[in-house]
Amino acid sequence: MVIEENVLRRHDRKSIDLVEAGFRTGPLADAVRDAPGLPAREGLSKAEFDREYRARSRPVLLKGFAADWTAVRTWSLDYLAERSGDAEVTMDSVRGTPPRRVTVAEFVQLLKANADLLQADPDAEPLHLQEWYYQNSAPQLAAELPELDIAQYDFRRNLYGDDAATNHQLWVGQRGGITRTHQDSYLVDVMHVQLVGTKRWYVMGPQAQLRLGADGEPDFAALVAAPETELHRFDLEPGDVLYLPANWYHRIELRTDSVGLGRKCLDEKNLQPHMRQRLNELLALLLNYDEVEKTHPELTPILITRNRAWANRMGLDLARLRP
Ligand SMILES: O=C(O)CCC(=O)C(=O)O
Repeated sequence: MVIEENVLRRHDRKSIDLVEAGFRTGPLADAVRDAPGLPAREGLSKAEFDREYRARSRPVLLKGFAADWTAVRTWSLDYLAERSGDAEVTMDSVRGTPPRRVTVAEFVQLLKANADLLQADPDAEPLHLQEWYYQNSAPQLAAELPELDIAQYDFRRNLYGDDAATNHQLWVGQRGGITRTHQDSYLVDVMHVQLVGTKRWYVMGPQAQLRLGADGEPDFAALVAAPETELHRFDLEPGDVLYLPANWYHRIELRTDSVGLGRKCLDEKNLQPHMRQRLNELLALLLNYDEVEKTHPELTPILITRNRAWANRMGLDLARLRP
């Protein structure tokens, strides 16, 4: 069995908890307090963005890039409940309570009730709706969330067709909510538009390595000392857009109640590793299911659900061998 040596790349709960604990106390927590922000640019043209950041795979914070969007100017949690209250969503709790199916109206109600609880009990759990693929369940919201011109390079359109490529997701959550450290799968770039509230992002470069020391504990001191870790901390405010190239690690803390739009893009230069990762995943599931289920018990059901949804969006009939 191959053990992933970089704890940041592991998907089991224990490793994710270890990394999260590192952000709360110890050398990593100390380092993030002084970590620099990202370069922040205002009024950048698409050509400048492509040349200075995308072509170099360097992250950038585009200040106020979406400030004139209707959603940025007018949205609130109540507005979401009004416009899409009947839509069904899966509400994940950030610290591991089993996910629940609720409507958006119920979610907003629960969130308000939970705000009182959070004030009284610091250990109560903030509510968080992560990765809501709203385009299926609440397509009426799409008109208020225009396409970003700088995101038009998404090559997945050419590969999988429009339906499978337009995977905008809303992230709606309550102050105190956390999205734990992860890299996005399949080499896609993160384009994140902050619509409501403030989110604090902690990011690390793709080469960051967290290894176990001789004592069997993660060596956070070595992680923060290595120049390739490239640790940054910055806040995303309404109207700001973040570009984070493929494989950058990210962790997010909700400083206030927040709504953000995630828009993932595949850069053509990452086509080969993208396809390799997708094929690796599909072939491992198909040809070596028993072993991967043993070595990645937490990932296999997610991957199967994800690939079924993908096939569905592409209009593939899984009962047939040829479309
Ligand atoms: O906003 C969040 O909580 C997480 C966003 C994220 O991880 C992403 O867009 O990839």
